[in-house]
Amino acid sequence: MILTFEQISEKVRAGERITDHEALFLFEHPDLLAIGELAALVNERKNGQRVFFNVNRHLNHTNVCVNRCRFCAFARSGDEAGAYTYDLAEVRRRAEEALAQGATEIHIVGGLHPDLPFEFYLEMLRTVKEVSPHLHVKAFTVVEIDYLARLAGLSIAETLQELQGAGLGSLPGGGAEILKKEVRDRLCPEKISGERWLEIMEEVHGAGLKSNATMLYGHLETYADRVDHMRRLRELQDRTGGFQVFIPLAFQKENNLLGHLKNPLSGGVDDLKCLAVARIYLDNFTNIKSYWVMVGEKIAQVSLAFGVNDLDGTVVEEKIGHDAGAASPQAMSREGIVDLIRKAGKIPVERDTLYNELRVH
Ligand code: V47
Repeated sequence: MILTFEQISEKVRAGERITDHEALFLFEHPDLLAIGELAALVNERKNGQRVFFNVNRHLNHTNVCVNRCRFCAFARSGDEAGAYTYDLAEVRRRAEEALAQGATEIHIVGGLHPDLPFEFYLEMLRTVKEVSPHLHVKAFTVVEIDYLARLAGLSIAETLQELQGAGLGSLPGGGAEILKKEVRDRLCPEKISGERWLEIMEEVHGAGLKSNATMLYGHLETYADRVDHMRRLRELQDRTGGFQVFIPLAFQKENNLLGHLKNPLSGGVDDLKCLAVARIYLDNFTNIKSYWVMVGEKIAQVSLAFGVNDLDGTVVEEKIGHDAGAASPQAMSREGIVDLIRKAGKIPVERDTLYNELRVH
């Protein structure tokens, strides 16, 4: 039977789950506005006109990393120019600054440092919580969790328990890249496998922690690889319900080994399509986030008409995307995000990390 857009549209309008084949059809379909309209309908049923954002600050405690992911412009070896590692006083200073600026979340991720002891990570969490017990610490990708567990000689469950005891509140969604082995082997051969990423995520959710999920796109993957990636996330979400949000991350080309790629699957149209298809396919995710750092403020704003209901936060000090050439600013103010959402005809809702509403603007 030949598949048509109208058949998929009817299915989605009836609230039915679409298949991988249908998601692939949508990615290949040339009518971006039709896909966007369908995604907007799905989003409106879930979230109405409300768009979430938060006031947060990123803190990348070190760029020293034992891995060399080919898309990464952030990592350094210990003796390389530009390598840095914050001490706890620096962590405290940045957390205090964030608190003074009204942040409710500190987002901590960093390289896999060869020498820092497990105790440093516990102290880092405790330091932020000393600055304010009300600051939510969203920290460490599951790639870091795997590394910390090996460093500490503990199981994943024990590692999570230690980190939770020191103040860990939830996990960001990084390190997922593209989960499929054939692509992952070319992107980041030293990183934990896609299967391991999912396995640890399941333990994270089992420990009662919420997390986010990402997908790095626009490099050497195909549409089918994206659908495969999202299928695995959808399956895990069916089992645990632990993912809060899906965040596609648009590949930034500068200063990394994959920048030379002439990927036909990239650019503003592809950013919007990726977000819209995710909204339609990931029927068990409440929130789809457009990360303005990677797609830019204007595409992020337009994406609010393509199924997106979350714009991340103020961020303040972003290194991973900007080291790779992101053209967006380093930070956005609360007022700037509110203005951007209002001008898209939506209602700005400030949230905390766990998606509780703090204030309607
Ligand atoms: O895993 C690395 C990506 C991720 C590049 O959970 C790149 O709320 C584009 O996961 N071009 C880390 N992306 C960042 C991340 C994140 C960001 C914001 C919010 C949340 C959240 C999570 O950054 C890495 C990798 O996929 N990345 N290099 C690059 N050249």
